[in-house]
Amino acid sequence: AAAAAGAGEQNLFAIDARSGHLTLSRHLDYEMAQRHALIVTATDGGEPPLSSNLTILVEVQDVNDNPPMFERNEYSVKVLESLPINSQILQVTAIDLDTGNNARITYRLVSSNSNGHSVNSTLSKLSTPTLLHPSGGATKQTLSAADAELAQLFGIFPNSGWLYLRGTLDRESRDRYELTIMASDNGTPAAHARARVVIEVLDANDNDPRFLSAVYEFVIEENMRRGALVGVVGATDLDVGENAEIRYSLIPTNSSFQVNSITGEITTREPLDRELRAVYDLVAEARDQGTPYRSARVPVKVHITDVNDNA
Ligand SMILES: [Ca+2]
Ligand SMILES: [Ca+2]
Ligand SMILES: [Ca+2]
Ligand SMILES: [Ca+2]
Repeated sequence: AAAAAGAGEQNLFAIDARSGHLTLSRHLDYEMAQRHALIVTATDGGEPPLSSNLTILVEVQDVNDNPPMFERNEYSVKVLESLPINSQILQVTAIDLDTGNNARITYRLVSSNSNGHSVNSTLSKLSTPTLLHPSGGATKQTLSAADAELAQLFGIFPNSGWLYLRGTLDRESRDRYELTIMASDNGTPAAHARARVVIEVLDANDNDPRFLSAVYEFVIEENMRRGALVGVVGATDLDVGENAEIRYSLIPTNSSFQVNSITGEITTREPLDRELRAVYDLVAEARDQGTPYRSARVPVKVHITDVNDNA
């Protein structure tokens, strides 16, 4: 007769008392215990019985029964549009409860709506004309334009999980991206996990204000009271917030005219006399409130027209 015993192992192993066959009664789990020590006792049927003990060490080998797990399902990060190429943006991390290759994780960017092909590794295929041609027998391997854009802008270091910038961002053309990152262990077969990364592109002051007209010409009668409206200049700015908040001024400050810094309305500061001066050449400036600011200037010509005051 045989019996097996070990600290806490009774439920895992069973031994046939007659044949001595050692069997598993439950699944082993490498993640719970990597080795088990069993003591097998053989007892004869004599009177009194004599017995002998044997110690058996069972070493459990890892199988890839744990997929990688990202620390979170979704990451979000804000990136300034002026961030230089190759800058690191965000590090994602997945853990894997296995060991060795079964836990060695490789990260890559994948198409969010596909079977997981890597957007970066298939990027090179874009140079093949047939894949770009819509009727050229496009296969499932063809990258969508959206994937191609992502692949050109973002990359990930496969071992560290650092997401980095491969191209130049432009908030004015796109201010939000959603990436899908796949973490794969190196088991056979490999197991995978996905996480989403939402990238919000923040504005940098990279656009000058632009006047709506290349030159302004206004006409006003002479002798108008102080504060009479001459005309309105206006400028736009493609940025947002302070980077697009415009203030107007006249360059240099003028004793006959002033501009409302907010509205761009040009008004007189004094009654004007055509006989003294018939045309004023002014320069208006539009300046955004970014740091540093950007500005634009425009010529403003004001014609003073006659009213018959010298009759
Ligand atoms: Ca694994
Ligand atoms: Ca395992
Ligand atoms: Ca901008
Ligand atoms: Ca601006």
